[in-house]
Amino acid sequence: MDPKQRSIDPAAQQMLERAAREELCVSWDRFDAMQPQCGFGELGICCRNCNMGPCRIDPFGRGPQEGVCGATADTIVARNLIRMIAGGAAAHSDHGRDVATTLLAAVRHPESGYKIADEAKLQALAEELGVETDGKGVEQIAEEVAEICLAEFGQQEGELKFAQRAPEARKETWRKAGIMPRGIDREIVQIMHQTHIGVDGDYKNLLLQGLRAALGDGWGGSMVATDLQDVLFGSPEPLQARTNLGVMKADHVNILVHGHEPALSDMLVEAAREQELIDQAREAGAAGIQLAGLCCTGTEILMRHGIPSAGSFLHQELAVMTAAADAMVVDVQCWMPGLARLSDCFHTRLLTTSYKAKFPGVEHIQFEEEHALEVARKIIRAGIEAYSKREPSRVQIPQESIDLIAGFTADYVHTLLGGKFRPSYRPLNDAIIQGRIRGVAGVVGCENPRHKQGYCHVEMMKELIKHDVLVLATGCSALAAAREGLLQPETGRELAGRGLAEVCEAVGMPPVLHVGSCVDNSRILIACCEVLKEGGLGEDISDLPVAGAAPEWMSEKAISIGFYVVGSGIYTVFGTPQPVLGSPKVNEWLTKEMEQVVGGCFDWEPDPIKAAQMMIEHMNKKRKELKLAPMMYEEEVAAG
Ligand code: NFS
Repeated sequence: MDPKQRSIDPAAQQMLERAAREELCVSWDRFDAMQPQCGFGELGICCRNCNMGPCRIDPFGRGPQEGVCGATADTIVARNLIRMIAGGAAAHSDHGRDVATTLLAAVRHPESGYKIADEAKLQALAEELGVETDGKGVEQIAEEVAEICLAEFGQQEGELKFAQRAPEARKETWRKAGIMPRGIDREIVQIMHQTHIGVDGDYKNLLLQGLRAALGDGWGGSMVATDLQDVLFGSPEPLQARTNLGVMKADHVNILVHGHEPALSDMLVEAAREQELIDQAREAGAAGIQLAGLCCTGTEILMRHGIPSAGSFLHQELAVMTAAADAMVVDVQCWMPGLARLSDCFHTRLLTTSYKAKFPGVEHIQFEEEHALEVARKIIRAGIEAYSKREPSRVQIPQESIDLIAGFTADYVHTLLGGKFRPSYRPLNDAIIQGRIRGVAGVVGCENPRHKQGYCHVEMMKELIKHDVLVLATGCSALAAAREGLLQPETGRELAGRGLAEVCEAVGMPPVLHVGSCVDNSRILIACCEVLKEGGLGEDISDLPVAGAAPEWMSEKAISIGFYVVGSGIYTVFGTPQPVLGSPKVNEWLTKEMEQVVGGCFDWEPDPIKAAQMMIEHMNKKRKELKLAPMMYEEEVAAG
């Protein structure tokens, strides 16, 4: 297939040409080979939950309409969907748990090399969580905070502490619907129980439990991950960095760090700067060590240390194909098993590091928090060794790389918009109230060979900012935006509507703000809370002119995120539908009826422009309900 049909990124296109030329197989090829994909799976009507099956429902009504146990399409679809939520929520939450244990390791094992980078955030968190801080040292406070956070996972009754950050009206909604999360793990386990053969057959009841577990992710696991990462590795502040495959250097040892958890990647940043290792790289004939990230773990070090990002999810195989990736180290989530075979075609040393994520034949260096720095050094040395096996004649690094600004957080918005002397959300609220900014959209999530890489993200964002919608982006979506220059104040502003451009110009920010990795979608929830606290835009998140989108989603995490965002009252559009179309009732509930329960619902729309217009429509409706002023320059937009 024409590489231009597979990605909008010229760097990716070059590597895809190489793949075709050298007959190397990448995810796009495997996707094509998989066609036509299983229609039962797509509709969500295949059940493998017991050994009387597998069962499948005939979507045309000519064959079986019930599984062997009597489960209907509604039951099967709802069960399958919430099991996906369980998978996604578990991934985010286990990540959060790991950060909490890393914080414990940091204070209990000084030899680990970790330090507490943001004491002010730790103090604030301690106060919020009711930790007595008088007369205690930082280590002791950190230990107690980490323990309280860990207890959120195993809590059996009551309400999550972090969920208390939600506005009162929101919490009442959750209590009334019976979806206030009790403990992060408990809600995930309950999904697994509830979807077991012969337990719950009520699709609405199943979907409510899906919401509850997802809320435990967004207002629990992910939020713990974000907050404790800030404490441990530092709260991001806007900084300039670069992204795309061109950040790799032909004359350097290139170490690519891929996955999600900053515990290892942050330590690699430190190790890569050690003179001894740099000297070793030079002895091996390289000019130095170039560390670059992929996916979310890359984003974590990009926004905290300005380490360049080689790319997003679909770039991982392409990075190996430059023949200049000496080591690719992965922790957990979103690394493709296909990397194993591909890296065998090159000199790349693929290294797994988590006891949770291994692959037959792939070299494993076990990461242990207590010896984090030592492990990081070992990985860098592996990269240096591999460098000497590199075949320079095969090296082909695309030139493309681009500047971006990253590192906006909910906390930082106070400073950004309010200035040094008056940190506040007031200017943002005022801009929305006066009709300079129409609303705020979170455009997040993955890439998927089902779509032309980056196309839906970028077109959606352009349409939104053109209509004065401030866009917050995370994860792979933010990297797609970066590759198009949308994270640069000047380029972005040219594409923004007049009202939004004026605000961006006044504060020197791009119209698309990079707010972090996927667990940092929790920052978007907090930003919504701050806007409400500032006043003038309603009482609940569902009152706000905001919307969410995951235009190229693929992972179970994306479904969990979608559910906690909608569960928080935010209308959200997914590109391709979730696998629910096999049950018209489940579909109806998700896309309409759910709004009565939580004040938000889903829509599915593959066309990014249409999807953006649906989000804009929604914001207009909310603006009207809030009786806000008409948009300041509406006629200009209408005139195009
Ligand atoms: Ni999010 Fe980050 Fe990317 Fe999708 Fe994967 S990297 S956690 S799941 S693919 S956005």
